Amino acid sequence: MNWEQIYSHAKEWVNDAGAKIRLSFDKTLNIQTKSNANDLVTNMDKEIEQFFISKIREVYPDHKIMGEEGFGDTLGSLDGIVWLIDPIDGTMNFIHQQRNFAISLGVYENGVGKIGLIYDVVHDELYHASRGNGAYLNDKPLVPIKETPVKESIIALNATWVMENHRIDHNLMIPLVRDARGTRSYGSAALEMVFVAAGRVDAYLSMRLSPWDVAAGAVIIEELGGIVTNLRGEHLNFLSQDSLFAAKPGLHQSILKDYLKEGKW
Ligand code: 2AM
Ligand code: CA
Repeated sequence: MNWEQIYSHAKEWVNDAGAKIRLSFDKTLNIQTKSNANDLVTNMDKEIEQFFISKIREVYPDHKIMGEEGFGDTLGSLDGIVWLIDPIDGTMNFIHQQRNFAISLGVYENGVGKIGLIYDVVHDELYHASRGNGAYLNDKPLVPIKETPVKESIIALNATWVMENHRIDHNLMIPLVRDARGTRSYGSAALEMVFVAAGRVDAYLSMRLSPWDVAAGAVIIEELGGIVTNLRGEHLNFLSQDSLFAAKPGLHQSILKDYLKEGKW
């Protein structure tokens, strides 16, 4: 398999897709809801996913595709080469802010992440990695992730997990929020993961994400020595929804041991 060629195509298509999204800012968006009133999708989410699918099908007809908007394949396994695509991660931000969203593209082989690209379209910043070949922000290499204690860490998490919710006992999150130096919430899992990769935040926690939200970020973070699991500390399967806990090495172990151990995740 020519991974260099796949990497190069992925970068080219992500750049082209970003250009299409930038052009869309001057046009009227068609906004619809999905599972609930706050679960939004636009014509651009669908168009960009279809753009990737048409390119992949043309050049790599034997590859499989898992895309958020459902234009790809229905997969029961990650056998073979699978592209995991979130055409716009942070759709609510895309609609309300025209920033703080990203394109997320992961390429996996038999369930192992080989290539990850996360494109911050508005800032023209492409975070990318291919397994074993380093991670980059545009052309600049990202440095390996350093360790940080909880009391000096900035933790990305959504405020909804610290108020009463039906997924976890929110009281379990309070000590972590109290002990950390600070918390942040950006509204795009892909961006929050590359912020861990770039050392801008030290950990990112979410109670429920889909494979396309995290597939690319996991490749980039792991390439830099960071740890990506669910909140129970288990490997992700990239086939079903799960919680997410991405963090610096050391910090990942101490948060799991000291804060998450009693959790019902
Ligand atoms: P999206 O914009 O592609 O839907 C917001 O905190 C983050 O969680 C975004 O990355 C968003 O991705 C994701 N997200 C929002 N609702 C979700 C849901 N119901 N299931 C999984 N991920 C979701
Ligand atoms: Ca999306």
